[in-house]
Amino acid sequence: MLLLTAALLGCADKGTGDGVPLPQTGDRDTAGDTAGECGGAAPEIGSLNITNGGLYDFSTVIDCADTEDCVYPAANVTLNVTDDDGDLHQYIIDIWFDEVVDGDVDTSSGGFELLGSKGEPCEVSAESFGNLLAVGTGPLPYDTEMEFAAQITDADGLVSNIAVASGFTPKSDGSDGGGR
Ligand SMILES: [Ca+2]
Ligand SMILES: [Ca+2]
Repeated sequence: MLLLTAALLGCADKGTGDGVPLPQTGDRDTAGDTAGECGGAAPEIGSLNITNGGLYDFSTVIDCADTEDCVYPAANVTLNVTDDDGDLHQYIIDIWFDEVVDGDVDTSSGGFELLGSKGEPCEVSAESFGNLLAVGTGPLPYDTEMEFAAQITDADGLVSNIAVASGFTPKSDGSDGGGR
């Protein structure tokens, strides 16, 4: 089992389960019985960016009982998303990755799954979602060019396109990887 370590950035009103892997279930309608209340449009990822998230304290995400601290470098995977019906107020983000930059990432298994919420129902139609993934503990190595794929599911359970982008993970001291 992969150690999944991730945190959501910039969410003023976090939902329960932020950064915690969720069981893969069939029902991804996070709004429950309010299907289609905002209009029924699917979200769309306009761009995906991989940047250096710097050193980050993952103590709210990782079980650090046996370690001195939980500060690790982070890769920041940012999705810029639009959704015509505004129901990104509840969402699930899936992120997969590999180490071969060829424009293709296996999205059939593994990866990170993050649940969150923001804004008012039906009023979140354009949003940037930053996701900090721990580097050096778990599956992501230091200073390595990685390819990421991401998909977002809206409150109604509708899924976006899958966006793919690559970038270097940071070094162990949190500085930029890739010899920059
Ligand atoms: Ca929608
Ligand atoms: Ca690949």
